[in-house]
Amino acid sequence: MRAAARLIRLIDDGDPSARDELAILYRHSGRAHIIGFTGSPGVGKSTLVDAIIVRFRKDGKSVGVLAVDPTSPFSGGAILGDRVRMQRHFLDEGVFIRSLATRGQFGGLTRSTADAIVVLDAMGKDVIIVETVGVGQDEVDIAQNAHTTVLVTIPGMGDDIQAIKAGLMEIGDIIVVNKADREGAAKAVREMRFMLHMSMERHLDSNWEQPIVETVANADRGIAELYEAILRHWDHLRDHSHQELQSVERSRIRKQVLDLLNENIMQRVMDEIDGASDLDDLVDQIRRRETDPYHVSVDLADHFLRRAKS
Ligand SMILES: Nc1nc2c(ncn2[C@@H]2O[C@H](COP(=O)(O)OP(=O)(O)OP(=O)(O)O)[C@@H](O)[C@H]2O)c(=O)[nH]1
Ligand SMILES: [Mg+2]
Repeated sequence: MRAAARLIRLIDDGDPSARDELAILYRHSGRAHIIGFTGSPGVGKSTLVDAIIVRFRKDGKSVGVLAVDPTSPFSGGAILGDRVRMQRHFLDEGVFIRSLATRGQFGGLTRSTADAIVVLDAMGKDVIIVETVGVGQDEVDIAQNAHTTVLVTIPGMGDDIQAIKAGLMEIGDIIVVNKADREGAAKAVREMRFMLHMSMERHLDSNWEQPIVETVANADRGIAELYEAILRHWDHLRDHSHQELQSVERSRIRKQVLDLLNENIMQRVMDEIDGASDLDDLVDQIRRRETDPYHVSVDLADHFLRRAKS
C-alpha cells in the first residue's frame, strides 16, 4: 500500500526511475475492470464515483480511484473537492484514492494515468475508477485507458451539447444525465437519445447499445441503474461470443506501446539535442527565414533515424 503510494507519486512527478518497477508490476496486472468517468467540471463525477464505490464495496470488491485533472495547471481546487467528496472512504482499507496532475513531460497525463492504472491493477484492485475532468482531446485519450467509459452530463448544457455533437458522445459506453432533479432532465435524455441515433457508427460492429441513465448522485437516485449498466457492460465485454474485451485490450496495449515509443524516442533525441548547439543554429536559420521548421524537423528525424540504424 505504502509502496504503491510512493510509486504513484514518482509517476506523478514524471520520475523515470518508476519505469523498472512498472515493468515488473505489469506482468501482474490485467485483472481489473477499469472504469472511466468523464465530463465537464462540476457535473457530479466525484459524487457519482463516491456512490458507485459504495456499491462495489457492498459486493466485496476492492476499488482504486485515480482523480485526473488535465484542465488546470494549479489543480488544487478540483482535486481537493474530489477528496472531500470521497472522504468517507478514506478509512476503508479496500479503497485507495490518489490524484494525478502531471503535465509537461512527453506523453503527459495520458501516460502517467496508464502507469498508475498498472500499479493499482497489480495491487489487486478489482475495480479501478478514473475520474477525468472535461471533454477535450486529453480526456478522450485518457478514456481510452478504460474498459468502460461513463460520460457524465447534466440537463441544459448548451456548450457541451455542441462538443458532444462533435463526436465526443461516442466515447461513452454509458451516458449519464446527472442532476436529474433539475429542470430539463427528460428533455436532455431525449436529446441524448436523438444524438446517439445520429452517431450510430461507433457501435455498428458491436451489439452494445449505449444506455442513458438519469441520476441524482447526491440523493442516491439512479445509482442502482448506473451500477447495473456498468456491470452489464463488463459482462458484455467479457462475453466470449463477441470477443470485445480482446479488441479493447489490443487497442489499449497498442496505444500504450506507441505512447511509450514516442516518449522514448523524444527523450533520446532531446538528450542529444540538449548537448548540441546545432539546434540553436537551426533555430536562428529558421528565424532568418533561410529555412523553415517543416524541413528542419524532417531533416532532424532523418538524421536521428539514420544514426540509429548504423
Ligand atoms: N442538485 C444536484 N447536485 C448535485 C448532483 N450531483 C452532484 N451535485 C453537486 O454538484 C457539485 C459538484 O459535484 P462533484 O461531484 O464535485 O462534481 P465533479 O464533476 O466531480 O466536479 P469536478 O471534479 O470539479 O469536475 C457538488 O456540490 C455536488 O453536491 C445532483 O444529482 N443534483
Ligand atoms: Mg470531481
